[in-house]
Amino acid sequence: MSVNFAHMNLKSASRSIGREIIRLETVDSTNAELLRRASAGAPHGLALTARTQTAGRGRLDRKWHSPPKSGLYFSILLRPPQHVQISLIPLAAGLAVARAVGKTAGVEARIKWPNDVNVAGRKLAGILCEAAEGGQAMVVGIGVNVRKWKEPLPDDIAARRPITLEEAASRAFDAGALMDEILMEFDAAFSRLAAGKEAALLDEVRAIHEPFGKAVSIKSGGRDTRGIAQGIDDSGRFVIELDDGTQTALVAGDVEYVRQIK
Ligand code: BT5
Repeated sequence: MSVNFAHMNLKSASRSIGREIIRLETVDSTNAELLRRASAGAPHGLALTARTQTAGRGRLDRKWHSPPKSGLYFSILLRPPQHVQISLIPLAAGLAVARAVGKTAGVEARIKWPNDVNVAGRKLAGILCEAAEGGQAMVVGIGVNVRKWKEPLPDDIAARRPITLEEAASRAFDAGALMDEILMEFDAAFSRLAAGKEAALLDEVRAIHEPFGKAVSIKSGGRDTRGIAQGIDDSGRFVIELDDGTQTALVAGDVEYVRQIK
């Protein structure tokens, strides 16, 4: 059975995100549970975490491997003011995760558009943003690999060589402390979006993104587009230069760095 309790963290009294955190033992998906609570009227800034997810999800019906005592799995409910540029929220979340990882673990983490956080080119964290209430609300889900996996990973995930924080920093970490730090950083990033400071936020995202100027292949909507990564535009789209020298901007997709483009 799940243990369900909400608490108010005194340190967090002045911020709007993560003031209240619901902690569950187990859940299908923290995103799914928070979406359900959103439709029951849960407030902006509510966070929900679970020790394990039985149906943790990634984008496009993919799964997020969520065994107990390994990862940090949590979601945040946003009810953003109308002027907030929703397309920048996943990048703001990536920035928050990368910064929090730097602060708590001293590890250099990089954003990989649109929703990954990598260490040494390997996936440490994934972000899944899902809209609710006709776009009036959004759930931001964050999964971070914290401790070494006790059981072998499923083959398809192992083949991608994800990394844990413990492996990256060669020491143990408290997932709760990491979550507090991410919530604080995300609160700061979201406040900047709400204050119209998108340009400064985007500059910080670009500064810690995986390198631009390299050959990439982007799978998006069943199409594979190859080119040279140019950067992220002001709407949060990934810009690449195609073989013919023209540029194109993608709204969504899976980026892979490749050795050569032809
Ligand atoms: C993501 O999707 O990276 C978004 C993951 C979001 C997970 C959080 S956990 C809390 C919240 N509640 C949820 O139900 N979800 C969110 P995507 O880019 O589609 O990546 C998914 C792919 O990453 C899978 O198909 C696997 O190949 C790989 N993968 C699965 N689990 C992984 C893990 N723990 N670490 C690294 N890679 C993983």
